[in-house]
Amino acid sequence: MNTPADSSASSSGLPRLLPTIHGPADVKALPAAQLGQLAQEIREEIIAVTAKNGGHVGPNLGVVELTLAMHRVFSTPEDQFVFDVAHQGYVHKLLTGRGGAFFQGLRQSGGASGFLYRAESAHDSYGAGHAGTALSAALGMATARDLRGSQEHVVALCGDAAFTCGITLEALNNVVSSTKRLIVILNDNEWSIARNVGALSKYLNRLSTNSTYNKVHHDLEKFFTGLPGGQDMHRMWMKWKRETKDFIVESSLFEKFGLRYLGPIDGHNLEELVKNLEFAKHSDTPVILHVLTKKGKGLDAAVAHPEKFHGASPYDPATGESIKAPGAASAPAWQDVMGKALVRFAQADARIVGITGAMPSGTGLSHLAAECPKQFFDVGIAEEHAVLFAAGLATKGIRPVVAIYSTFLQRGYDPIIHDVALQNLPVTFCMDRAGLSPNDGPTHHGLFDLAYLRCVPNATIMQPKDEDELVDMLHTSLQLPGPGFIRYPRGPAAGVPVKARPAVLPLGQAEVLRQGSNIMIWALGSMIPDALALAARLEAEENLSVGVVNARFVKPLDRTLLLSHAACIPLLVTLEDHVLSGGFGSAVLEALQEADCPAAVERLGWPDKFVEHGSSQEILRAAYGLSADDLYRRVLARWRNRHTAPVETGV
Ligand SMILES: Cc1ncc(C[n+]2csc(CCOP(=O)(O)OP(=O)(O)O)c2C)c(N)n1
Repeated sequence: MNTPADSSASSSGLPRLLPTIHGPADVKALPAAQLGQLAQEIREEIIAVTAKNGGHVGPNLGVVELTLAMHRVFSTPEDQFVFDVAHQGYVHKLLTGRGGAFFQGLRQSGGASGFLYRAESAHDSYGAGHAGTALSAALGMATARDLRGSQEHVVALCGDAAFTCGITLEALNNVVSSTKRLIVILNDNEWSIARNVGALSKYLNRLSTNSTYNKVHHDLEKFFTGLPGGQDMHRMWMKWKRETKDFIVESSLFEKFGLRYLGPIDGHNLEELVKNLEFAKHSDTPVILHVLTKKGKGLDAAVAHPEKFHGASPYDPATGESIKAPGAASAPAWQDVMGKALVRFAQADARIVGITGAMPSGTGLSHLAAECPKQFFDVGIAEEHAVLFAAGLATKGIRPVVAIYSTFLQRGYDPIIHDVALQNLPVTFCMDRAGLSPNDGPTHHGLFDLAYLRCVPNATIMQPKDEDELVDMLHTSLQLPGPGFIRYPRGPAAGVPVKARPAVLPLGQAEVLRQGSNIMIWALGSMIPDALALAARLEAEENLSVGVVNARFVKPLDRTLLLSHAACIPLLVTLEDHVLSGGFGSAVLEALQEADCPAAVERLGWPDKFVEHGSSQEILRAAYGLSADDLYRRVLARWRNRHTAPVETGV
């Protein structure tokens, strides 16, 4: 079914419809009989583009008919769609004037973003990349509409896993007290990234398969809406049902929150979808449509492997096999090194457990799930709960390791301070994807964790230069009396062997990798190879003596070594894959200032801006003055002007 993205005939041999769709008006104008062909072409396009660029294959293939139906019934940009996570927005992009070369550049520099952004299109009424925000934001938009007295429809599209987020439930609790007009679509495919977890997902499963409940509700809904004044009668029936405590017919959970429940609806049946959306459009109470979809529909490999094809790297659509970029590193991914090391530690010490927020494979905890299932917890998309749960475990002598991407740990910030750090509880945080996440863009870059953690008392913060040091850091953190944070980037580790017995690292001790007398580069973790290359080039081309320090600890910082360098080396350089504001370089400046040490320091890192998505690290670094040549030029310029005051080096 994989047709070249720009071919003029569809796989059915008919002229392609997709190139004629320039906006929602074209979707509405299409005869209903042609919608099936359009759905097929959309699937072909998504498969062709994601096979080349990678992306969220399964979630988008699952919502083709649903998104088509939304655009048949509603009119964006006047009506507002709010997509939860917004990883399932490809179909919406294709229907709102973002097809062709722009879509074929998905997740690449200058091409469509993998998520939705208000800046990308007027049809994106709300941007996202993190889960669980849609219902609250949609409720805010609906309430604003009511306050302004306008009439547009607000539709929130939430996956079943969004309901594992506390925020979604907080929003649900507020719907009826905020508005009478809100349409919530629950896209239930039974999967988060891995299979969905928790009591609510079991409940949804029961709801969608309880035939007695569904039949009674369908029949009654049909009966009431067929009568004159049926809406009012239906409302009275719902109220009576709530007040009699479901004595005769059980209400769905959503009805208890005051929403009208419609469903379950076959999410691949366009006619049924359109009919139900039309009904919801005219409802005078908030409505939830429970839509059942198949994740990955249209690509056999994606249906067979929903977890792999949730967010896939480039693949062969015929076999589903991943395609490795030529020359790609063969070293293990950082998360797998961490996950396998954790298995070793957990097997040796039953107090050690791992916690993930719905990302067992992304964080490497799938290894622990397979080897030590009793010591593994997937709490769903519930980062705040994950941190609190770990805090509770730690009060009872358990040694929890919370593995969460740097960007998603932002959700767990209050309990990090209020629960873990304030009580000095020994919880280890493994912050994956710390640093740039190029194809994903600003919602996923892990560029803020040092800034938000450095200010937290009792925190120990580390970043390893290679996988052997990562295992040492995990081992070290598991011995700490309080919280330990380890950050490491996306992608392959350095490719060094991991020793059999890990070492406990001396706290706050950096490592000199290369001596130098003119310039000393203090580099953090993933930036060490860049620092070593920079030092070698400055030495070869400028005859400068340049050293490199592997900082290892951001907190506590190795002040003794730093002050000794500041005393005798004319220029210090800091290098980090993090924003400059509040990052590692800031820690160095603070330490020097506290010691009254007037050293020249050049800080190199990301500027005070949200960095867009891009094709690669290299392209984005070049765009922000951080390419290898830029680093060389900037350090050399500063060396030549080293007697002037330090300058802010962000672009
Ligand atoms: C706060 C947060 N945690 C974790 C993630 C990673 N994540 C992206 S999509 C997803 C699962 C979404 O599942 P669901 O909402 O059911 O949508 P589906 O992909 O099944 O359509 C997760 C866990 C995220 N985006 N945001």
